[in-house]
Amino acid sequence: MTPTITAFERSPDRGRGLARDMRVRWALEEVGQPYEVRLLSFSEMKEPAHRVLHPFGQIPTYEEGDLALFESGAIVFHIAERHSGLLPDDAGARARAITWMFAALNTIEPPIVDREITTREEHAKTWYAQRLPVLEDRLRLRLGELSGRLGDAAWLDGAFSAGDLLMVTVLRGLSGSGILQEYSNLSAYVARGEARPAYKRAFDAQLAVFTGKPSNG
Ligand code: GTB
Repeated sequence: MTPTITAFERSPDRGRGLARDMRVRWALEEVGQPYEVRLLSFSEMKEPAHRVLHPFGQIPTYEEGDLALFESGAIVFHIAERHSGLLPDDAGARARAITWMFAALNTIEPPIVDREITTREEHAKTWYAQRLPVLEDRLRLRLGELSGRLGDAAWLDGAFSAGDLLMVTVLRGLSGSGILQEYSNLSAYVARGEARPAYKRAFDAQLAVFTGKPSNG
């Protein structure tokens, strides 16, 4: 059965692939699962019909027959469990890959989102100049630790996994900040993810929504 996901009708990122549907599209492309997309306006996201699928009135969601899921991490995990290619077969390696999925969403993403929200919504506050360095120091602490662990490796734990897929999409949230460039191995890691054919197909598909031009994928 072909799953349907939801995405922004008009993404505020102007097609830069920073919205959370990107990670779901990428996972589906990695495993070769075709999918359909239902585009939603901001007001449609808050309608009861969408809140049945997503209690917080957001994108992305995932529908497959009777199954309806929300939370991009849970959706990627579901895709990775149902198809081969995103989680290793070996039980220990699989558990470690899942650990990296949680690390991406629970340890690395929060300081990135905190900084992003503060720069976007709180720059006019009197305390902004004091607050931003505090948030950026916290973020740099985690990025330094992640950079140290990755070292010269291509991926976080052996072969590319759903842990890398989520970590790359999370780190892309730093696009335009200049902070990722302070860590050359993390920049190269993100570039390696972006070079994957499945990533490119997913990126082109979400960009096509913004430009209105069909993607080549
Ligand atoms: N924890 C949830 C998940 O991972 O699925 C978070 C979902 C979420 O934040 N969805 C956002 C949304 O629906 C879109 S992705 N927002 C509408 C609303 O809350 O009303 C977050 C996002 C939005 C825009 C940019 N951007 O423009 O760069 C980047 C990321």
